[in-house]
Amino acid sequence: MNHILPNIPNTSDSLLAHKKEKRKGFAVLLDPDKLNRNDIPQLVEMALACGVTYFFVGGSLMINEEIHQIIPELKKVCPIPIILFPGSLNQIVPSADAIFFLSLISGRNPELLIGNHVLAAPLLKHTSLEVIPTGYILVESGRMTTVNYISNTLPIPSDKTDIAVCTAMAGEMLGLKVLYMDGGSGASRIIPPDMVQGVAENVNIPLIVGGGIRTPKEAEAIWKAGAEVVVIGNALESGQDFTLMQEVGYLMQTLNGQP
Ligand code: 1GP
Repeated sequence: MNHILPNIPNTSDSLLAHKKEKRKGFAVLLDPDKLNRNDIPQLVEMALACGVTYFFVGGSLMINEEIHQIIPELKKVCPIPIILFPGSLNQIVPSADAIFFLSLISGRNPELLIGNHVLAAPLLKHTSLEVIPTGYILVESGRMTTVNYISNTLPIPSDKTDIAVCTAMAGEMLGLKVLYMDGGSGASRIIPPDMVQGVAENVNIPLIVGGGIRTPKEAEAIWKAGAEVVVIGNALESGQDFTLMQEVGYLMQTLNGQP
């Protein structure tokens, strides 16, 4: 692959532009534990052909240290933003473009509201990573996900749209720049679109939604409910499921009025 790699734009600005321009984005979540380094060039090429907008990298439980090898490899060939989605402090990799500085605002675990941030701040200060203050909102999704277990927090019940809306509004008022509503990786069902809609209608910051999205129809429902960015991880993890990536990418381009 011979891309001349452009400078990566500021990701917060890019996310905000989605909101202002009503333009949808598609993020692929990569789990470094499951990604083979040799597959990276092919994966990037395919993702670009499908119109993928962002790569998110990370997870709530990481068994090995592969992330520190994966990101530099990705960076060599990837012209779209690589954003860390860290489950812990050891997932700070300076060669990525940006990091979601996640406050788990649906939970009441002080370590995930401020404790880890204090520990991470001096580490981040010495990198050129763009730090994106992000309100992370977990929603109950049919079963206990890894993130629910590891974070030791209760997700918002999926029929309590009012709690999700008030949580999102509070996050925006606290100055967070982005909201990420997540059913958790491998969720049994997607976050109800009417909950996504309730949140989208009540905040002015970009909304990212993921967890359990396995079909173009589900991605479409989330986008149409008002999310700016849809995230898919598990359903693409076989490394082979390029049909889904193509279909979701095509759908996004259609929603964006592109040919
Ligand atoms: C998980 O939102 C992401 O944090 C993606 O979830 O792996 O279920 O697609 P899936």
